[in-house]
Amino acid sequence: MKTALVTGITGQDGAYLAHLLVSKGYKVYGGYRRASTLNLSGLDFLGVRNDVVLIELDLLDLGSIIRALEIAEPQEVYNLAAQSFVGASFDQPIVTADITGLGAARMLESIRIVNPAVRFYQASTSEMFGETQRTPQNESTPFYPRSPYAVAKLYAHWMTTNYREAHSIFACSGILFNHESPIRGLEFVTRKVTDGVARIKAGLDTNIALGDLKPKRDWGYAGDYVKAMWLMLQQDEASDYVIATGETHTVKEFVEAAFAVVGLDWQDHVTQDPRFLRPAEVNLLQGDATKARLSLGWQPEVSFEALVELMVRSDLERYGTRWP
Ligand code: NAP
Ligand code: F7E
Repeated sequence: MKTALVTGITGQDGAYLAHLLVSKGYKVYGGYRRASTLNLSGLDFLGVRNDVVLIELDLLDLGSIIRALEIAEPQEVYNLAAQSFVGASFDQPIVTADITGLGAARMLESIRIVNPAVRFYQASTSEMFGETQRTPQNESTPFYPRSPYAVAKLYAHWMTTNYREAHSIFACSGILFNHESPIRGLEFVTRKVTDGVARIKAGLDTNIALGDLKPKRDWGYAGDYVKAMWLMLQQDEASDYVIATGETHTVKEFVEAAFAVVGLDWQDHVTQDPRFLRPAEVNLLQGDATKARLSLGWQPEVSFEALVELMVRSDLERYGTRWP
């Protein structure tokens, strides 16, 4: 039986990856940071709460990382923990750098100290492409980060490469484009919209206030994307991979599609609020996952339309709204 340590177990990807690893027979340790209330709703949603051994691990605290590695003795470590909200990173750039950037360095250094044979996955991001220099973006597209979050992730990305090259650690970065699900955090635009649609349908709200509707994103399904993370750590050699659908849509198209699921016109319910505009925006992301398809045999299964519908239906159900 293999053992994996997953940081960020309370997040969207932590839950989906735990579900996948448990289904493959892994013993899964899930790293969480101490909080007054521990939120395990993602693990509950996927029915794996009791299959994961929870372990305290704060990316700000090197000692807690070393202890977690010593207790879990994993063969594979997936570093999914981060301050992952781009908008918040403009208000909290230092803590974002500390958690999202230096946190990955603490993980890598702890692995070097405790057991350099551990295989390591780093959650890199399409946000590193930022002000995109080419479209679609692949592993050789130049980076141009546009937020403190993306700058921190770029540091973590290069540290992962450096530990691979300098210390021969099997360290991979998955450059994942946006991926969503019914347990996506409510502050991200997709879930904000699908939750908003369900609230409107349930009569709890009339409007959703949004920022810029023009940016384009390559949105996929989290359940598909965690499979790619696992595949990366099963290869003979460590490498970096872009994971994306290859399709891009504006925020407006997502909004339109979400309202269409319940037969409403989005223009009757969406207002614009400058509070949700960003000081610097990423306007166009579209990934080219050819390398992952050819080397990992990975490809996405859930389409954009199916994803929107899946998320809206899940939120309708949460509010107890019946819809044909
Ligand atoms: P998420 O839902 O925001 O989850 C982030 C996780 O990190 C949460 O479990 C959070 O715990 C944890 N965390 C935050 N600060 C921590 C700290 N100091 N120590 C330990 N844990 C901490 O993010 P996600 O969508 O699952 O994404 C997973 C990873 O992939 C993130 O690194 C994200 O930046 C990256 N990524 C995401 C996407 C995407 O589209 N979803 C795309 C590319 C890359 P709390 O519950 O305590 O806050
Ligand atoms: O924004 C626009 C916003 O916050 C998407 C993270 O998982 O994916 C995510 O980052 C777009 C942006 O995701 C609102 O300006 C308009 O253009 O859902 P988001 P993100 O910034 O793309 C990447 C790959 C990650 O790595 C990150 O961790 O939607 N937008 N109006 C809005 N966004 C939000 N959140 N709220 C609005 O009201």
